[in-house]
Order: sequence, then structure tokens, then C-alpha cells
Amino acid sequence: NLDDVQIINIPKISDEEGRGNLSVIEKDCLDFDIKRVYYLYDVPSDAYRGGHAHKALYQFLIPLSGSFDVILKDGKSTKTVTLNKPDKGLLIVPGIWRELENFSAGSVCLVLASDVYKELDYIRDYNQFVLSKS
Ligand code: T46
Repeated sequence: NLDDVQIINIPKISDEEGRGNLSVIEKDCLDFDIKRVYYLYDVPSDAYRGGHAHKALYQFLIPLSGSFDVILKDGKSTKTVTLNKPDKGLLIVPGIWRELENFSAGSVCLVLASDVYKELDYIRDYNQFVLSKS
């Protein structure tokens, strides 16, 4: 449920000589093995992405640049998380409806996923999602 969705701090190495920041995700940072990486970019500010749940997929979303909102639903409650720091990612567990909106100009959302793309893992109908939770 929604309590299992969490912001995870990504280790950040700030350069002492003013060369900027470096963040790193190593295999033990996430409790799933990464099998796929994809990213959303050039997203118009009025676009809406997501609008589905996953049956088994774990995903970790990182706002590499800019910001966007993630609306999360577990069939009972809703919460909105704004992602706007490249060293803070959002872990979304299976069984959570997600919608992404309000993308700032030039924003980039990197997604680390626990499995390859499988259309059968998607629940794209909200009523069906709510039924699956009861
Ligand atoms: C999610 C949010 C955050 C592929 O062929 N391979 C892939 O790995 C992905 C992710 C998508 N696709 C195809 C399937 C569709 O024809 O790309 C097209 C767009 O996918 P979709 O409409 O699912 O995109 P979003 O941004 O609405 O959702 C995606 C992920 O699908 C989803 O898992 O949580 O990003």
C-alpha cells in the first residue's frame, strides 16, 4: 500500500573543489535487481503520463533534471509527491496506481525497473485496479 512507497536518499558526493555533485546508485541501494532503465524527457508541461498500476514491477524514479509530480493511489488513499532533487528518488512498489504530471521545462525522469517491459504486468483500467485491491 501507500506506506511502502518511499523517498530514498541517493548518496551524493559533493566536490570539495567546486566541481559539482555526483550521485551513485550501487546494487545494494535498492532491494530489487535492475533489469531495465528508461527515461522520460521533452515532456510538455500539460502532459500526463502513467495512469496505470503494475502487478509485480518495482520502479525507482529519479528526477535527473527539473521537477514533476507523482500522484499515487492504492485504491483507498491518494498522495502526491513532488520530485525535484536528483539525489532523492521515489520507490514505487507493485499494486500502486501512478500518474505523472506538471513536468517543468527540460525535466528528465530516469526510471530503474525490476523487470523488462511486459505489457501483461500493467493494469491500465482504474476500475479494474480498484477491483483488484478489494
Ligand atoms: C511507469 C511510468 C513512470 C516500451 O516499449 N518499453 C518500455 O520499457 C516502456 C516503459 C514503454 N514502452 C512503450 C509502451 C508504449 O507504447 O512505450 C510507449 C509509452 O509507454 P507508456 O504509455 O506506458 O508510458 P508512461 O510514461 O505513461 O509510463 C511509463 C511506464 O510505462 C510505467 O511503467 O510507471 O512511465
